[in-house]
Amino acid sequence: MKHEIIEMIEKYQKIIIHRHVRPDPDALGSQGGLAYLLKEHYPKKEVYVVGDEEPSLQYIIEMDELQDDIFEDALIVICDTANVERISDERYSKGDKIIKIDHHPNEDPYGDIIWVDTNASSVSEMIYELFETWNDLKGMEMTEKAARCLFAGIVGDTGRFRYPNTTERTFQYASELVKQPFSLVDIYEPMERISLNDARLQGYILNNFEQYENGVGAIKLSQSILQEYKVTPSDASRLVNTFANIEGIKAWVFFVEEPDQLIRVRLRSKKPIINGLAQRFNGGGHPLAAGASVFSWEQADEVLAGLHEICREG
Ligand SMILES: [Mn+2]
Repeated sequence: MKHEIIEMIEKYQKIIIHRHVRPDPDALGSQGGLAYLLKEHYPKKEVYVVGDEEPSLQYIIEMDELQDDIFEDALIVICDTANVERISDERYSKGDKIIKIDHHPNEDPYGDIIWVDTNASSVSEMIYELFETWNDLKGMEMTEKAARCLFAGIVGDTGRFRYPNTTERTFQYASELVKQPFSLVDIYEPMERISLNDARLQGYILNNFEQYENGVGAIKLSQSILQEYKVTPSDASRLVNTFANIEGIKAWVFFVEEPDQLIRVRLRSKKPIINGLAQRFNGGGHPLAAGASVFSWEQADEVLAGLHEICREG
């Protein structure tokens, strides 16, 4: 598969690299890492990165702004994106051929070449592996900029090498990447930084969440609270793990009210399976991390009751 990808990329003069909407460090890191490797090794090719900008992550890489006609006869590479609905910049469909590189389950097998490795911690790790093959075949060189992107992506998706997706090869590749002279602090510091408003809201959450004897934790964030703390629903949602590490917590639910009556539900768990509950309320997700939507606080209480039931059993 890696050989096919390399062959295909060599054939094209123009390569445009995409990733998923609302990017995280791995989406941008794999996208940027591949782009920098190609730019350095094939200086005559045109290599572009596209997608929505996330201001807090622009330190990893910034996007190119492209005219529509540039997509014609380009090779499209899409990183870290399980399904077509999540591809950022729909002009990918104007391209000539598509390569999918991903580590999520291959539920939507789009593309002319598909490389999916669900054992990889991150797509950034996969791009490192692709680089190794490339290096064996053609003597490709790692660069500081590429290494910095890939390292940021690995750190992002492994929670700084703490999540169970971290493997021996993750450390092995990371140790190769840090041979480049980029600064680790310049990657960690912006990744950990939070705004003062978010920090104050964290204080509110810690003071006001409910913890029950069965291991359930819950917080309800209404529009009036979000306005008081001057945060958006998506800012608030990022704080979903605020009380995760408190003793006794087994599973928790985070309710965030949107301006239009909708209440977003985020369910997280350390062990009890919670995605079935999410499915009952217009949602779904992974066994230990799922989301749903409800339309009243009464319905929110039904979700909470469901979580109590699950935790009583598990
Ligand atoms: Mn990823």
